[in-house]
Amino acid sequence: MREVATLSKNRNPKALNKEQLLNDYRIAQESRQASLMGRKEVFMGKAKFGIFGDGKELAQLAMARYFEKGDFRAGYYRDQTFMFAIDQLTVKEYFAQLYAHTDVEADPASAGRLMNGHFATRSLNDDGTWKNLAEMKNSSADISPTAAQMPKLLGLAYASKLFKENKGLHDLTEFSNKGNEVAWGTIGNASTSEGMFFESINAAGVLQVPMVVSVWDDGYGISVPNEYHTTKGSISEILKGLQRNDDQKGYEIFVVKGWDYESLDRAFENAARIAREEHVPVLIHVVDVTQPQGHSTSGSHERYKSAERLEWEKNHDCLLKFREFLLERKIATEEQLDLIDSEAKKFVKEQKDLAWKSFADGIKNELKEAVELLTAMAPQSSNATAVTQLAEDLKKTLNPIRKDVISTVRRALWLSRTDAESVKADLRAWYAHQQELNKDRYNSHLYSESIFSVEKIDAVAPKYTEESPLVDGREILQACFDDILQRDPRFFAFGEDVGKIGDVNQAFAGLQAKYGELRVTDTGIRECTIIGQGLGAALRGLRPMAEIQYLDYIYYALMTLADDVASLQYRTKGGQKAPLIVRTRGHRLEGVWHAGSPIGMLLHSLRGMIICVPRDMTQAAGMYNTLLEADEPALVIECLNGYRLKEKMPSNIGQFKVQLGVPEVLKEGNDMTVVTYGSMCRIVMDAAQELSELGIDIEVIDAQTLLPFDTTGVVGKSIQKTNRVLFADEDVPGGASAYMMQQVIEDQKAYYHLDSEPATLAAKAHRPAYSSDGDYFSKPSIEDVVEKIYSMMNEVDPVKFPSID
Ligand SMILES: Cc1ncc(C[n+]2csc(CCOP(=O)(O)OP(=O)(O)O)c2C)c(N)n1
Ligand SMILES: [Mg+2]
Repeated sequence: MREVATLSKNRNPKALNKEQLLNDYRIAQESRQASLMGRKEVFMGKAKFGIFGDGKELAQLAMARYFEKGDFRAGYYRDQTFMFAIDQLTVKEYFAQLYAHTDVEADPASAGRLMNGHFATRSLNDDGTWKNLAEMKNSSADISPTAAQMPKLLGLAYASKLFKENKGLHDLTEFSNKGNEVAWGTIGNASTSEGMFFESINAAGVLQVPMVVSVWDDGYGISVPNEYHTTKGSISEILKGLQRNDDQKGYEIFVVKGWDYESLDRAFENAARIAREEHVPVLIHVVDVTQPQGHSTSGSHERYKSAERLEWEKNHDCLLKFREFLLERKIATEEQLDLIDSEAKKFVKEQKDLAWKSFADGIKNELKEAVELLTAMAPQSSNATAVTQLAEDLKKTLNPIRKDVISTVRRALWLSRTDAESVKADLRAWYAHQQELNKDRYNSHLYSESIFSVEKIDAVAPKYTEESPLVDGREILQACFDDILQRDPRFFAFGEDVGKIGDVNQAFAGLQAKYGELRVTDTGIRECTIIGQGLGAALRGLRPMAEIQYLDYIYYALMTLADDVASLQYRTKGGQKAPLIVRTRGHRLEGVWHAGSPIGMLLHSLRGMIICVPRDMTQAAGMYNTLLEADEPALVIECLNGYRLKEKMPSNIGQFKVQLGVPEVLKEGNDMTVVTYGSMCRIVMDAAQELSELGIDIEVIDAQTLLPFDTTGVVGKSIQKTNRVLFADEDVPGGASAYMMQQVIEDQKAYYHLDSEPATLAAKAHRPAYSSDGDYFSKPSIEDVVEKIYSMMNEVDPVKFPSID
């Protein structure tokens, strides 16, 4: 660890020139005013919640100074000053987000979908194509969970390593200037207690990537002081062992005070140089940071900070210290600084008022239109008095929100239910139009709405010839991955044991030798940051395939997948994308941690991702080919027991594609529709054979993908013929089988065509016991499937199908 004072005294000339200093002072003052006024807006009821960057201004100005085009930030809610300073956030936009303005022009980061302090730049054009990221100052899209920025920060930095060292990427100049970009992370002191912080820090040290992590240390995490968070109370102290030396690679670690302008400048200057030029990760521990307004609008810090601490914070406020510094150095006079202060205050107030007006006017217009329509229809309504009352109450609403308007209109439509259509036609039409607008405002972009959406990619059938060889399933994948590595330089695959041995099932066997370590790569055992590594690289235009060795270990990565990857398009309203492919293997093999099929859990937490459940490796290969043309992130769960089963090698291995969302009918039949997926397809097909000998003819459907699920209604149509349905899988009872049932019975309205109760067949509620017998008594077997279907047919016709129980 180095004291900043001992670092190079070579000044970057732009750092300390007068104009730059006063510009920094102005930004700092504007940012502070935004914090102060933001808090008041919440207390006045104009916004629901506020969390601000006061006390962190100076360090962020220093960071901004060394942040270059093409660089990326992954940070947290205190970073407004930085965003102002790199010109990627205006004060007006800052307030628009505080008010939850749903217009993307007003709040480009989140279109009103996120709380204030969630920053993002827009990487995409409106049609979903990439902007020139190398020419932009970029911020990945923030999320609220503490330390959740860390995994993707690793990936953002890792992308620079790939862009630098893989010459095949050098002409992708819209994404990178040969890996010259630094990924800058920020995190609060308390958040460094999270496991993902340590995992990311370790991984970046191993990988030696250009990552600069700054810890804003104000001594607290909400009310809890450092002694509860960190051994020895200091993150830089406990990370000392990471410090590089002459013999060993590692980190450069700086400790610097959050109110010391010159030292901050020096620290960030050095950090940027070391990271950018040497590709060495840097940790900057910014201590002595204050939080003048306390944690957020949810409470006051007087409850947990001592009088001495509060006094200390007042005296060490970085703005006060910066002012003292400017005066001492005779950069400006008291009067000049006072003028900047008052101008900043005026400017921020104007911008805030403009933001409020723009936000409120939109809703006021909607309110006005609704009141006019209600007033116009009231006299003709059989409920004239009540409708008039609704209009009058609505008119009087103080600081109306959209809900006030829409809920009133809906109630008016209830009241006019017996009125002639002509009385309410205008109101109904207006309401329908608003519903469309609101759908776009609040519900769009869970999945891609761009030209690269998977929905738009058609199937290309696999081709076979007389000579097509029968090979192990893993060889199908190997041929597919070979073709992808050949045709797409942006593609790379990585994970535990993926590199040298080509994954535990050898689908990448020999491919590292052929394409090099940067394309097919081993990683440490660290599922969370494997996903982050892929996420960050995907945000920078690459096409990563991150491998989770077994589906049972995805829990470690689930938080990043659910909170970050899956929500990305939605929370930026199409402003960013991360087309990450997560490859894993699951379903039946052996025992509690190698036979998992927790599909319901994934379906519930990963809306926003594609979930593919191929029954064999040919289907999996076709899905990979499709996904590589799409811009949605996906999870592909291969069948653990399928790598050694024989499949025919298609002659168009690199071209054939599976259309996602379209189930495949594996066997036609008339008595019952059985919907399944993954390894259960073979079990159900074998059961179908047995059932035919018992006089029952089932139709077997492989769902193929669960998100999206049966977009063309294949299952519903099948039920129209068979009038009976069973959903079978290896998840717990009420897991994915219940999801499929809801989709078919409710969404596809199959209920109307059923002659028997719809049924599910799942595994036991516990995890599977070890060994083949453990599997047999835990997961659905051929006998279980046969007996379940037979018993349903027995209920239909006990004479033809006498009980076998
Ligand atoms: C995973 C998670 N747990 C709890 C919270 C609630 N929370 C929000 S901020 C915060 C404290 C963070 O403190 P620190 O990292 O020091 O940042 P500071 O706010 O002090 O800048 C907590 C506990 C959260 N957002 N995420
Ligand atoms: Mg803190």
